[in-house]
Amino acid sequence: MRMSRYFLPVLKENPSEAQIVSHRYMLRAGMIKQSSSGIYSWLPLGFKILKNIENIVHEEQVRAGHIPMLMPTLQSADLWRESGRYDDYGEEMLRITDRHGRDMLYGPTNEELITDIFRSHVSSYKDLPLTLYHIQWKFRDEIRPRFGVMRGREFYMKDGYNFDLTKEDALHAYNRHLVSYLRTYERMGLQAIPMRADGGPIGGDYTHEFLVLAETGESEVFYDSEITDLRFGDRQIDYDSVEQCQAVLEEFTSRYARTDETHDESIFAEVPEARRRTARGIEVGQIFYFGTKYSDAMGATVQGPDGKPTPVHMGSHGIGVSRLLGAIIEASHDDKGIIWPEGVTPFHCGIVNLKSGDAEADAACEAIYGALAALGLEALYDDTSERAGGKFATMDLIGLPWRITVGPRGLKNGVVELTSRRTGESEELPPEQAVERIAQIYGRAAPQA
Ligand code: P5A
Repeated sequence: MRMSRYFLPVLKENPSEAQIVSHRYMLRAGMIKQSSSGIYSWLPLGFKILKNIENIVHEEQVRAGHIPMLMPTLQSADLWRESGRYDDYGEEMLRITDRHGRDMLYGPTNEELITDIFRSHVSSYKDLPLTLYHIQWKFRDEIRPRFGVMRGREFYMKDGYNFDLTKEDALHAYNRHLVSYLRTYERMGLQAIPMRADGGPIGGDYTHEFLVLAETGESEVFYDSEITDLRFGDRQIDYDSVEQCQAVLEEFTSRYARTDETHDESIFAEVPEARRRTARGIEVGQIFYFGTKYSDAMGATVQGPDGKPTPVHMGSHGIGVSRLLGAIIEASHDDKGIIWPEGVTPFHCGIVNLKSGDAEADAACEAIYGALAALGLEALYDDTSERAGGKFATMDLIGLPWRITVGPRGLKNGVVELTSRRTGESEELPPEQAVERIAQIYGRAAPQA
C-alpha cells in the first residue's frame, strides 16, 4: 500500500478522552473512531489488524477441530425466556421491539441461539461430540464503557459452544479449548494466564479467565509468580487426546492463579511468600463448563446409547477479539507508539523514502516494494512528500515491526537501512538483502540470487 493512496488519519495531539495508552494510540494511529459511547468505526488500519487477529483465532479453532458458522446479531427474546435469562441479564441487554411488536435483543452472547440450533438438528448421541463457533459482533450495554475497545458496548467476540454426551467428554472439550487458547494468544505475542474465575451471567462454577498482566487491566489478580515462566511454545498436541490436553491443563492451572472473584487468602498463603503476586490483568478470554444448564431449560436432549433421551453437557468459550487489539498494545508499546508483534502486524514492513521525487530513491523504493509484493509480503510505502522526521514519527506510531529506509546518500554506497521497531537497531545492507531478511523473518521463500 502506498501511503499517498491510503486512508490513515493520524492525529498529532493526544486525544483528551483517552485515559490509557492503547486507547490513545489507537485513536492517534487512525485505527478507530468513536461513533457513540462504546461503539467504534474501524478505520482501515484498525480493521486490518482486527482481521489478522480474527484469522489467527479462526486458524487455531479449526486446528482444534471446531466448526465455524455464523449466527445473527439480533435474536428473539423468546429463546431467552426459555432459559430464564431474559429477565436475569438485566440492563446490560439491549432490548429492541420490531414493527410487529415482537421483543428482540442484540445478542450479548449466544448460548440460547446455539442450543436452539442444536435441538432442531441433532437427535442422536452418535452425532456427538460437536463444537461450533462463530466470530460475531456482540452488544452489552455496559454501565461504564471505557478505555476504547477494551470495554466497548459493541464488541467483536469469538464464541464457541461444545455439546457432549457426558461430563467427562465435556471436560475434555474444556481442556481442548484451554490448550488451543494458549496457542492462540502466543501467536499474537501475548502471555495470557488462565485463572480460576466466576461463572457470572453465563453460569457454571468451573471456569477460567485468560488474563494478560497489565497495570491498566480492569481485573485484580492473585498468582504464584512461577506461572509466568510457563510457555506453550510450538508443541504439537493431538487435540483428540484426552491425556495430552489434560496434561497441558494441569501444567498451566496447578499453580495458584485467581481473579478477585474467586481469590482465597487462606489458599494463597500456602504459596511461598516470595512468589505471591497481586497485580492487574486484562481479560482476553474465558472458558466455561456449565453442564446441562441450557440443555435442561431448553430441552436439548439426544437419544443416548441406552435409547433414552439424555440432556447434553455443554460449555461455552469466548475470546475478546476486538479487546485483543487494546491488550496487545498495552503489552507492546513504547513512548513513540505501538510495536506490533509480527503475528498481527497490519503490514509486514514500512518503506520510508527519504527523498520522494528523487529518481534514484523512487526507483529503489519501487523495486523493494515490488520485490516484497512478489513474495506475498505487504509493505506500507511512505511515498509522500512529508519531511523525514514526520515519516519516521508516523511509522513509529503505527508500530510496523520493520522499516526499510531509502535515501540518496545510502544508495550512493549501494545500501538501505533496515530498522527493528522493537530494539531500534539499524543495519545497512543492499536493498536485495533487506528484502531477503524480511522474507526470512516472515518465513517466506527468499528471492533467487
Ligand atoms: C463464552 C462465549 C461469554 O460471553 N459466552 C459465549 C461466554 N464469556 S465472556 O467472558 O462474557 O465474554 C468473552 C470475552 O469477550 C470479551 N468481552 C468484551 N470485550 C470488549 N468489550 C466488552 N464490553 C466485553 N465483554 C466481554 C472478553 O475478552 C471476554 O473474556
